[in-house]
Amino acid sequence: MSIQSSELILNPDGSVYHLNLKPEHVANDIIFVGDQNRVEKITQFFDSIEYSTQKREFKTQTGWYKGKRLTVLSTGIGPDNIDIVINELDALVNIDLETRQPKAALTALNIIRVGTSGSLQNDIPVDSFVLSKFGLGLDNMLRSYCIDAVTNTALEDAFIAQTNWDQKKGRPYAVGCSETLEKLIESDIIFKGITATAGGFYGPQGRVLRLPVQDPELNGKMDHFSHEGQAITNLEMETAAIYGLSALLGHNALSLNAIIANRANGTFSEDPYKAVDALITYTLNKLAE
Ligand code: R1P
Repeated sequence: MSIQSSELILNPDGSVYHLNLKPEHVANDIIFVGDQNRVEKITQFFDSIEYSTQKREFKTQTGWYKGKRLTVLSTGIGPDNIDIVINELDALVNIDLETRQPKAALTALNIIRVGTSGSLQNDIPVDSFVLSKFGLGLDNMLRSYCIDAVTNTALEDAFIAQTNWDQKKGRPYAVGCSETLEKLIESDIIFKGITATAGGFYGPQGRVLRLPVQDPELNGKMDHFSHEGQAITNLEMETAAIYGLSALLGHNALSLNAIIANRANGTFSEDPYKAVDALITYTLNKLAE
C-alpha cells in the first residue's frame, strides 16, 4: 500500500514538505543544531558546500569536511520540530518518494545534535560539554508512537518515584544513545549523564516569571536523582525526542550540548558563542578522524 499524499506531503518539486529536501540532498552523517544561524557556524569550516536550502526554521547545508560528506540541519526549538525533522529525513532515505512505499533495504543515518543546554549539577560548569547517555523526555511527544521496545522502563520508574512525578503530566520516557557514536565522540573532557528534555522553556523547565509552576521543587529533585550511578546532568528541549525517534526508525543518534547556564548555582556563560564554537570544532574533528 502506498502512503497517501495527505500523510507524506511533497512539494511541487518533489521535496519533502517542511525540510524542502530531496533524497540526493542528504548525507548519511547529519548534524542537528537548534539555531538556524548555527548552521553556517559549522559549514564555514567545510571544504565545499553542494546544497543549501531553508524553509521556516529548517535550514540545511550539505557539503564536504575533510573528505566526509555531512549535512547540517537546524531543527528549531523543541520536540515537536524533532518529530517533523526525523520523520522527513527518514522518508528521504527509507521511503521511495515515487511509489510512496517503504524501501526493502533501509538506511541508518548517523545523527549528532550539537546544542546548548543548562547544567543541573554544580560540578558541571558553564562552558563544559555534556554527552547524553540517555534522553529523558518530559514532553510526551514520543508517546504518540508505540515506544515500549526502545524505552528504559526502570529509569522511567526511578524518575517517577524519586521526583514524585504527577501522572497528569504524562509518563516520562527514557531512551539511550547510540553506543557506536558515543565511542566515536567521547573523550576525557566530556561529561556524561542523563539529559532531561522539556517540552517548553519556562514552566516546563521550572522557570517562574508570572505563572506558578506545578512543582517548584522539580529541578532540585532532578539534581539529586540517581539511577544505576547516573545523574541528570542537564536540561534542554530536543535530546530525548531525537533518541526516541531515531531508535524507533533504526537510526543512530548522539546528543552533545555546550553548557551555557548552570541552573544549580545560577551562573551563565560569559561567552556562550565561544562555548558553542568549541563544541563545533571538537565534533567536526572527531567526525573527521
Ligand atoms: C532554548 O533556548 C533552545 O536552546 C537549546 C534548547 O534545547 C532549546 O532548543 O538548544 P539549541 O541551542 O540547540 O536550540
